[in-house]
Amino acid sequence: MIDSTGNPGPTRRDFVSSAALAVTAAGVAASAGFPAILEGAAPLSLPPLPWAENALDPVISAKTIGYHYGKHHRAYVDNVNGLIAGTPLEGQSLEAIVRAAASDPARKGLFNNAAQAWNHSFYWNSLKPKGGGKPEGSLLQGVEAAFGSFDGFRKELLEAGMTQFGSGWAWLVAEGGKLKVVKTANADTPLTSGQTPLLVIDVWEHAYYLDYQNRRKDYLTAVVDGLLDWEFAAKNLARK
Ligand code: MN3
Repeated sequence: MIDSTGNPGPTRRDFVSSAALAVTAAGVAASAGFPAILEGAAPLSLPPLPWAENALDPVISAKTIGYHYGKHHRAYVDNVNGLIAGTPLEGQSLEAIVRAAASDPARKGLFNNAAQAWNHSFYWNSLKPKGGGKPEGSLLQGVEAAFGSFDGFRKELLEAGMTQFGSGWAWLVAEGGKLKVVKTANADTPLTSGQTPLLVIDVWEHAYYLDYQNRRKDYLTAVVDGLLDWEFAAKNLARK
């Protein structure tokens, strides 16, 4: 959904003003094993980017990061804080909120905003300047076991990103001791499917349209070859 300001995600019905919500440095208690940056306490805070806004240029421009992080991601966090205020979910970690909302059809609006907030934190951490290339050690072995070769993995990830119709995400996950490439629509996340996310690429148009217009494959290829942070993936695999 795109509103008149170009912001996707929250519908007018879901929108809650964040003006009264002070965003503070969260007192963080890591709960389920993901980095502290993905956790939080009430009110949830917009986690800082792991690099400067222009650090991914020219693959992703500072202008794209400025809108994507500063407007889109911030709106999801603000909306979650508005939606959980005064409910038992206030003070829970973002991951716990995602899981709770996923199991309750009446909380679809909260799920969409919370999962988008979580997915975006995971996305920023999946990228780094001068990333890409191949993983090392047991992660490379896992990739080769699952996909035949690193090139086989690369092809499958690009295909997942290209064939996700409309908005969504392309992921590398671990499930049952095996690595898999999966794609999810809109805000959906492997967190609620019993899978351990290792890396993700945002394929919503807002992730690439300013830099690549409709050329999603060019964006995907540039991200896979130049930005993926395999050290982040290895950390996620080790802590599952
Ligand atoms: Mn996005």
